[in-house]
Amino acid sequence: MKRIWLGILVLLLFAAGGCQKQTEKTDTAPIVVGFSQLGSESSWRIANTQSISEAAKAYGYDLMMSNANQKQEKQIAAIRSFISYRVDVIVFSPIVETGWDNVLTEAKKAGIPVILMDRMIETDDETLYTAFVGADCYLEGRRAGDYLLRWADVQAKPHYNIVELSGTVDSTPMRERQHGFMDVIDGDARFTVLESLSGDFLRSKGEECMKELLDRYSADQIDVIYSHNDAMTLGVLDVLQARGIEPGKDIMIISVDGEKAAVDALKAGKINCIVQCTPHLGEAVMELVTALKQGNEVPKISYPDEKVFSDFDDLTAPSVEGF
Ligand code: GZL
Repeated sequence: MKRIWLGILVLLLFAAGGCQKQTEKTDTAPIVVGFSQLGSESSWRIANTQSISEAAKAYGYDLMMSNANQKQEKQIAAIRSFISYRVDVIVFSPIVETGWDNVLTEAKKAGIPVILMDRMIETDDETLYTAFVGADCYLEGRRAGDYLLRWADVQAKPHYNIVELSGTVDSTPMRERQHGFMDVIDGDARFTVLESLSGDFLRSKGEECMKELLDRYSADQIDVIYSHNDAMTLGVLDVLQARGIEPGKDIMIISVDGEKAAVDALKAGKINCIVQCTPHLGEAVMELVTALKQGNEVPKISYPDEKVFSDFDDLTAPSVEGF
């Protein structure tokens, strides 16, 4: 019952556009986690939000969640609200890597630890965040490149043209998935990257990018599509199939995430490889929160285990499943 009243108080404080400074916390007060989620742009993000919410509930922590709808300024405002409310821990997924030093300096001065979840920040001051938990996107990019090399060796053609659909510009997954992929193919004369367009991790923009590319290149000029997330890839499939182009056969497709609709398309032969990126970070985040509140050391960087699913695998295996 007490928690319900605290929840109502939290909502009233937020509704009033601000938060009262809390008096000193009692040891029995529930831990309050301020969580700034960057948006709802993909199934990955929806699953990620659910994971954080469910884990907070399971741990008995009060979650103050704010959805920034893809706006960095809304994330910054939310973090400032968490500071004024004096939450115990701030968790956020930075939509882009830059522009966080000022607000995170305010959190540091307030003595509130910050956990980066899913995406990293670019800063000269590593003390502005206590821990990062999320994918190693550089490794994901390398895994996409490794699949391409293996596939190209089997095709045994002398040359391949690649187009890339990248995620949100200056976000960690966009930068690192591109970096890892390009490092693998760098120096291999068989590969030419014709173009890289940003689809912002959105299905609708993935469609737009594919239409734009097919305005510039004929289908037989494109051998490979490397798409930074399944949402954009599903948009690509819609466009290709509408034009009678067989995805996974006429054009090889590598995607990232592993949402159910994409894994189903993989099993149907429409996608050739999916580099898994798990959205299920809630448990790991709340483990870090618990350790911090107990005064324990925490690892600066934590990566989840992730897999690669491809047409080189037995796709009927139960382990090949989407989120
Ligand atoms: C990955 C995450 C990315 C997903 C996209 O770490 O930040 O953002 O790959 C999501 O689906 O939009």
